[in-house]
Amino acid sequence: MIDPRHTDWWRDAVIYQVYPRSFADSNGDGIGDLPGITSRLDHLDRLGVDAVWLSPFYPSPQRDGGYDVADYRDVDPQFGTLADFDRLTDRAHALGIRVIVDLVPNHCSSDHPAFQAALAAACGSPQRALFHFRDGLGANGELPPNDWPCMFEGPAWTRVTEPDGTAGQWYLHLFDPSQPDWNWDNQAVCDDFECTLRFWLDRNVDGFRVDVCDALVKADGLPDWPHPTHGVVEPIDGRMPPMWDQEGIHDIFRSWRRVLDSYEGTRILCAEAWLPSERTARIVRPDEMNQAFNFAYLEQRWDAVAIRSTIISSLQANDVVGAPTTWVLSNHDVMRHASRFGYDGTVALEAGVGAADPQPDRALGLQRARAATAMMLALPGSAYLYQGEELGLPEVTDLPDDVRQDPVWERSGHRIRGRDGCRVPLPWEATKLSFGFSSVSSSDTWLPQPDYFGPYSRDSQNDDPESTLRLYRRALEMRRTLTGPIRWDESAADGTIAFARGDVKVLANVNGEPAALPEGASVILSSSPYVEPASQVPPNTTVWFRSEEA
Ligand code: TEU
Ligand code: CA
Repeated sequence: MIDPRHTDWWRDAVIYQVYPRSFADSNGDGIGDLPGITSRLDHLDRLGVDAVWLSPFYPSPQRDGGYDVADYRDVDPQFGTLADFDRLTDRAHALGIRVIVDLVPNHCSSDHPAFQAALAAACGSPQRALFHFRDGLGANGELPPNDWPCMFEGPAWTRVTEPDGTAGQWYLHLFDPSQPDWNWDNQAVCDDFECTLRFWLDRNVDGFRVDVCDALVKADGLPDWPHPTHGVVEPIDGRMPPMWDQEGIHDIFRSWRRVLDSYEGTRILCAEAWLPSERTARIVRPDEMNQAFNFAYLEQRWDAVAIRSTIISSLQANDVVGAPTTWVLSNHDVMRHASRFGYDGTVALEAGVGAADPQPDRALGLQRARAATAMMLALPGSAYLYQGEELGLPEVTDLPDDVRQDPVWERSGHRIRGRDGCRVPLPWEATKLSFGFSSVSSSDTWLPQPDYFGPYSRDSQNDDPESTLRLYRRALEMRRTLTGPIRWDESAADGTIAFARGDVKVLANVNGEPAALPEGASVILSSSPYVEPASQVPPNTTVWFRSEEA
C-alpha cells in the first residue's frame, strides 16, 4: 500500500508514463484502455516504479491523441468508464504505485460544449470570453489578428463562420485548430479548472502532469512576435515570447498548489514546459509546482561533455529554488532514445522518420540507450520513464505514411511526419497476435506493429538476464540504495562521466577510449553484458561499482 506519511515520495520517485491508447487493450478493438492498464499493473510492480502518469483518457475526438479534451471530468468510452478508473487507481495503490493524471489547461477540444456554445453565441458574449476570439485584420477582417504560428504548422488563428452564415471572428489555438486556447484572464476558466482538480483529487489521484503549462497566460494585447516560438525559446531583449512563460502563470500555479495541499497525503504537480532551465526553475519554487520535466537533458546528444554540463546546470538551476531535479529521455512526443542514439549527431525530436529516410543503427542505439538510462537512474532527483523503453523498444521509423495520425502530418502538407513512431502499441507476448497487446485475439492495432517487435516483447525478456527489461528492474532496485548528492570524479577520462553517490561509483563511458576501473572494483550493475573481473569499460557502457579506494 502507499504510505500517506511518506510526504517526500516524489523527490526521488521513478514515474512511468502510460500512453493509454498503446499500453494494453482489454476488449480486442485494437485500442488500449483502462482495464487493459489495470490488467498489466503487475508488470509495473515488478519493474519497481513508484508512480504511473496516465496521458489523457478523457472524452476526446482524438485529433491530437487525447490532448484535445471534450470533457475534463469523465472517461472516453473507448478507454472505459469512471468505475474502470477507480479500479485502476485502487489496484495501483494496493501495489504501492501512485497515480498521476494529465491536466490539459491551455486548450480544450473544439468539441467541448463551452467552445460549441461560444461558436453559437454573439461576438463579445460571455461564452466567447472563455476563449480568445478577436476580429481579423485587413479591410474585411480576412487576416489573422496577429502573426503567431501554431505549433503544428500554419497560423495560430482560425476564422469562424458566424451563426448567420457570414465570415466572422478568429479564435486562437497555439496547437491544432481543433484545440482552442482557454482565456485564463477569465475567472470562470480558473474556477472550472479548480473543479476539475478537485474532481480527480476526490478520486484519489496523487498528482497532475500539466500540459504546456507555460502557455496559459498570454501577453496583454496579444502583440506580434517576429521571432522563433518553437522549441526551447529564450528571452529576446529581456522579454519572453508573448505566448510563453508570462508572469501571470505563477499565481495560477500557486492557487492550484493550495488546492492540492488541502488534500490528505502529498499530491504533486509536474510542469511540462519547454523553457531554459533557469526559467523552468521559477515554476518549481516552494509554493508552486513540485517538479518539472528536464527537457534540456532529453535534448542532449550522445556526448559526454554535453551530458555532464547539462546535469550540472540542471542541478544548479533547481538548487536555487530547493526543488529536486528530474530526468527524462523519452516521452510520447519525441523519437525514442533507443533510436535517437542510433544516429550520429543531433536529430529532430518530433519530426518523425519515414521508411525511405536514413534509418538508425538499431543495435548501437540500444546499447547507448541502455548506458544512458543506467546513468540517468543513478542521478539524484526523480526520473520519468516512457512505456516501452524498459523493453529497449525502438522508434518505429518505417511506419507506412497512410496510417499516420499526428495532426502535424496533414497540417504540414505531408512534410513533417510527426510523433506516431513512438506511440505504436506495446509488445507483451512474442507468439500471440498483436504480440499480446490485445488480450482478445486480434491483430489489428490502431497503429500497426512491425514484425520486428517480437523479440522486444515483455515475455521474451523476462527470463533473459541480459535483457533490457532485467537491466531496468535491477537499476530501479539498486537505485533505492543510492543516497546523497553527486560527488564528481574530476579525474574522469575524456569521453566519460564519473561520479559517486554514497559508496556507489558510476562510470559512464559515453564516447571515450575503453576506460579502466580501479583495481579491486566490484561491478554491481552494467548496462551491457560484462564479465568480472574485467578492468575495461568499453564506450557506450555504464557501470555502477564499489571499490576499496576512497
Ligand atoms: O506537448 C506540448 C509541447 O510542449 C510540445 O509539443 C512543444 O510544443 C514542442 O515540443 C516545442 O517544440 C503537449 C503534449 O505532450 C503533446 O502530445 C500535445 O500535442 C501538445 O501538448 C498539445 O496539447
Ligand atoms: Ca480497447
